[in-house]
Amino acid sequence: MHDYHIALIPGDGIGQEVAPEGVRVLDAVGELTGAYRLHDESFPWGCEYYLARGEMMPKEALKILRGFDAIYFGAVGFPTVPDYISLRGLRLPICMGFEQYVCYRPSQLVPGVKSPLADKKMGDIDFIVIRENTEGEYAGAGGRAHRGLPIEMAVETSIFTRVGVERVIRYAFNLAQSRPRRHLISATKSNAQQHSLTFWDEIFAEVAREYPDVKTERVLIDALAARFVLRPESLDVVVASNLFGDILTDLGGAICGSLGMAASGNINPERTYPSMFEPVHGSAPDIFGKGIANPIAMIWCGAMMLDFLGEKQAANLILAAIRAVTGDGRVLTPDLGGTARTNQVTDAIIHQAQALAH
Ligand code: GGG
Repeated sequence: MHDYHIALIPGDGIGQEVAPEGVRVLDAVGELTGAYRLHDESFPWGCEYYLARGEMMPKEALKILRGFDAIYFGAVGFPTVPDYISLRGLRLPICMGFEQYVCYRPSQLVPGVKSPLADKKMGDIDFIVIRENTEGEYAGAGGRAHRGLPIEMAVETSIFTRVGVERVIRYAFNLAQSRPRRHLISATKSNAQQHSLTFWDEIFAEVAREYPDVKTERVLIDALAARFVLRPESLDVVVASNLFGDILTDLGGAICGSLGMAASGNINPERTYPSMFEPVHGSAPDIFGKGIANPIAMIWCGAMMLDFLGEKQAANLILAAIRAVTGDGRVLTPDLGGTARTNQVTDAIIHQAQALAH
C-alpha cells in the first residue's frame, strides 16, 4: 500500500465541479485495489482568490506545492478576471516553475462516443500530442508602448531555446519509439517563421538521427490542422510548440466527441518537481453551476496521474471503467448527447470499476 500526497487545485468554474468527482474515483479505486491511499489537500487558488487578495495564488505557492507527489488541477479562468492575468497567475507559473516541459495530451475515440467526423469509429483516432510547455509563444517576452496614441504598439516575442526544444523533441521520440507504429510528426511553420521554427526544424532533424527506427514527418501547422480532420487515423505522436500544441489539442478533443473527454498531463520527466494533471478543457462559465459538466476528462487525468506514480493497474482499471460507461451509453452528460448529471457519470464509473475489479 502506497501513500500519495496530492495537491488539489480545483481552480475556476467547472474545475470546482469536476475536481471532487475525480478525487471520488481515485479514492474508490484506491480502496478497491488496496494499492494506494490518497491524501489530498485542497487549495482555493484561482479567480475568486484573486478578487479577494490580488493574486491568483500566494507568493510561496511553489514552495508549498514542491512537497507533494503530484498536483491535480481543474481549470483556470473566469470572466471576472482578464484571462492573461488568471492564466499567467496560476497555471503557467506552475508549469514553468516546475519544468513541466512536456504537456502530454492523448486523443482517443472511445466506445459509444460519436466523433463529429463521418464514419470514424473506435480505434480510428488514437494519437498523442506532445506540447512544449515552458517557452515558445508563451514565454511572455514583450511589451506595449505609446498607449492611447496613434503610434501605440505591442510586441510579443516567442522564445525557443536549444535546451527547451531539444528536451521536448527527445521525449516525443522516446514516446514514438515505444509505440507500435513508431511515427512522429513535427508541427512547424518554418516557411513563415524563418528564425524560430527553422531552429525547431534543425533540432528535430538532429535528434531524429538518433532514432533511425522512428518514421518522421515535418508538417506545416495549417496542413496538419486539416489532416487532424481529414485523416486522423494517420496520426501517432505529434510534437508541437506551446501554442500550436494548445490549438491542436482542442481540435483533438473535438474530433473525439467532446472537449469534456480530453485529458492532459504537465510532466516533469526528471521528477525533480511534482507533475500536474488537468483536463484540456477550461472553466466553461456557460455551464458552470448547472451540474452537467462532463467529469470524464478529469477522471482520465486521475488515471494518468496514477500511471505516472507507478500505479498502472489502478490506472488501467479507471480507463476500462470509463470505456464501459461510454460504451454502455446510458449515463452520459449533455456534451455527449446524454442527460446525466456530473455526479451520475462519476457514480457509473465507480460502479463499473467495482464490477471490473471483481
Ligand atoms: N484545464 C485547462 C485550463 O484551465 N485551461 C485554461 C486556459 O485558458 N488555458 C490556455 C492554455 O493553457 O494555453
